[in-house]
Amino acid sequence: SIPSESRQVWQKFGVKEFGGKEEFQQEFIRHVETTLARSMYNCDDLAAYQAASQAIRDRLIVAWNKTQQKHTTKDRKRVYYLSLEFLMGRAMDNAMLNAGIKDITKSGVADLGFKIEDLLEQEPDAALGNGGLGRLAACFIDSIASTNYPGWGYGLRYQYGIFKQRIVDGYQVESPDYWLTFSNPWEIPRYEIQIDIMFYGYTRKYTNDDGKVVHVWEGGEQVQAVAYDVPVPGYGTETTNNLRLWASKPTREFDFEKFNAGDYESSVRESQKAETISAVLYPNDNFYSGKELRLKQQYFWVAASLNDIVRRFKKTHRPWKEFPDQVAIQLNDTHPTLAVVELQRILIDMEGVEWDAAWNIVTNTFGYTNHTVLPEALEKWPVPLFTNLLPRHMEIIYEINLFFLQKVEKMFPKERDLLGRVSIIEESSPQQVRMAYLAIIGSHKVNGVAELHSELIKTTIFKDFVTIYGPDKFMNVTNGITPRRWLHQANPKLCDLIASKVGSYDFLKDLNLLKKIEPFAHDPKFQDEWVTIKKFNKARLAAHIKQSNGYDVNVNALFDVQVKRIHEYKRQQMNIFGVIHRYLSIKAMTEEEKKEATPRVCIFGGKSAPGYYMAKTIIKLINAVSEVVNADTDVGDLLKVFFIADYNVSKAEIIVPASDISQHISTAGTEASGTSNMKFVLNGGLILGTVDGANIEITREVGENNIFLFGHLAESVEDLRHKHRFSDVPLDPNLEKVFNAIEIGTFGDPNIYVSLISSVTGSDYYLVSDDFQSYLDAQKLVDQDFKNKDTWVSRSITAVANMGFFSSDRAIDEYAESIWNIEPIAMD
Ligand code: 4GP
Repeated sequence: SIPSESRQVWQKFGVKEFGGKEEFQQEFIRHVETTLARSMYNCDDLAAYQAASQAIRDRLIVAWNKTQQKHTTKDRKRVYYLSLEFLMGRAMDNAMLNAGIKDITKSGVADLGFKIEDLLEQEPDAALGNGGLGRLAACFIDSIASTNYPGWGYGLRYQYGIFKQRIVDGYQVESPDYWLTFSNPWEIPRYEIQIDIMFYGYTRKYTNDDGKVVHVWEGGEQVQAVAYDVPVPGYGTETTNNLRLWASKPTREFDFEKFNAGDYESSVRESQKAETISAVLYPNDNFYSGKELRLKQQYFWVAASLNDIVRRFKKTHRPWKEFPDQVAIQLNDTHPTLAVVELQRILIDMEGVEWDAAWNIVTNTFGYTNHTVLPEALEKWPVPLFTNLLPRHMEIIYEINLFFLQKVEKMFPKERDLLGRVSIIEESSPQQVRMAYLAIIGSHKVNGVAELHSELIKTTIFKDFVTIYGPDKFMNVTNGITPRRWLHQANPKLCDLIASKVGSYDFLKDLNLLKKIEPFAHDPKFQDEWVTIKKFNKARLAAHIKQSNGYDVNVNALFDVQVKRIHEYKRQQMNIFGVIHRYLSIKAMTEEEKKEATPRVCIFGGKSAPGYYMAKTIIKLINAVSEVVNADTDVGDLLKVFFIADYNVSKAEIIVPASDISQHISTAGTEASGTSNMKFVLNGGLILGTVDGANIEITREVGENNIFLFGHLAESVEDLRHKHRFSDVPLDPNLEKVFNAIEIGTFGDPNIYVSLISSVTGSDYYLVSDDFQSYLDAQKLVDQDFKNKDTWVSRSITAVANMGFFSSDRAIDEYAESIWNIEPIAMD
């Protein structure tokens, strides 16, 4: 321990958080001159961003150290959120807001000749995720910190996040996102935390002196996991949690055999291979692709995280059976399911715990969240690939399966088919490991992410498991979003206006306080201010469109937005077919009719998985329509169509506050929840949507009058699909006109769209034709209602007032209470 004289020196010079503007400036200049080795004479916006972020980082680290010390001394149960994706976006604005130093920093840099907005623009997005699942993880760790729960995120430190998208000749072109070019001030490399991870090799067993059978796994390849910590500051609290991201490095063991044999180059190459494990994020959303490197990523990350968690637990010297009283681990989808097997392996092979006792610990530790019912997204690993990479884990999975199937057989002796249906091993050729089944069997709770979705998993993909375990193991936690980023940061003006009525900014912590603005829904002055802010936000987006797409946009037009990953189930194709229908209608209008029409700006954005042909065709069609429509002088302001390239978190922060209508139009039963639907409504936009995912609960909260719903319900989808398969269902006549226009070349070479059209005229799996008329009817209603400014604005205000439920703080409280069994730790 530290001698008391030394302790005094430590305390005297211990780093304090800067309090006022001048202290911030002092820190800023110190970082410019020392950390960056620049000066007043060559400090550009990039350097100023780096210096400001270093100053803010120092402050975060002080709070982070304090929090971690506090949590360690309190010694209470923690949650670990395991997610292969954290779609964080930019950190600086959020850090300033959460730490309560936005004003100091803003005026601090202004005195030094910089605009804070310009500095914020310098930061690259941390785009370590694909879409909804990754952004949810980012909102969740913000909420875990903001609600003072002790919790860590564990993920991978990809060198390349989701690819950058450019549009070339109407097509998506991908380029790598090397986001770490200028080093990342928001991470703390922890070179002292290095964990050896093994792959391949073989297993062997022997009987030890006590007569016990011991399993060993040895002889494999080793790589090292190095930790990078990202402080996660809570809003309005000193609590600053940790997001630990692992990077793969070669082990220090150098292959001297090869070296001595004179093969230096190949031993270097072997070393380099280690680093590729954490190099890239797989760019698929709602889609599984069975690549060996992906399984390697999963094991690498899971093994490093569990090693870390177990090490922390062992320091408390508690008996193993208390592990679940100290540790809750949430599996964000099936990607981290190997953690179930790895913990069992650690307990039985390395810690000498008996199988049953170990399995009891495991199942009480884990919870599993499912994010999709789409069959193409469910992970299954071929047994041969799995056995080769993780031989000991495969043995343990067989054991887990055996005990599980024995139990099922005892419970349902007559149901022979059931065993095959619920087995972790699918009897295909080759056999496959069904990761979702392993996750269910290894967890004490399984949840879906919105009410309908949580019902659907019980009645469809996991039905047999409800029979086996009973309904209580399965529950719902409806997703949420953080109001810090999605209201304050994205829409500061609306936030200020709301605060003027609520009387404080407390709604950023307790979103139900938004209710207080409802009485002003018809107040003309409040309405005016509301409209002015929407216009401001639309102008901000218009400026972006001008810069990226080169067109002037009429900010009085209705802004109609669909931004999300491009996927057939999300039905951007239906939207663009609707736009074509609108275009054809405008072309057929008289001048009188044109005067009555509502001008629209249709905005699309989103990435397609690089190998997803149909999604790429949809992007091409949107751009082809955009080119024709925007250049057509008959149409003028009545219709403009834009595809905004490279949709990401920071673009969402500009796009979301500018919408009048946003579209969430998935085939009923396919979108588990959606979270951007919540973001749009929270920012005063109304939804045009299907009865799917969280749209349903949004409707319940904001009232049926404040949302535009259409389309078939989830319960009729199966029947409709059946009809398409077994009889000739006539194509919707309006859709037929749209297809004719495409086929005669109105939007360029029609050959490009043959397969897209036949996906609808054929089996129409996503029911585009079935829902098309009802979609057009809903659009018509939107056009009419938008003309009545007073009711439109009051609907917008009422909707916002009732969005409290969709704060991710509420979601986290539900997880904490019903799955994790953890309590907040106050910081003072
Ligand atoms: C997404 C779902 O598609 C979306 O509905 C949901 O809001 C989000 O998870 C968060 O729960 N799923 C995925 C995926 O991104 O890859 O399964």
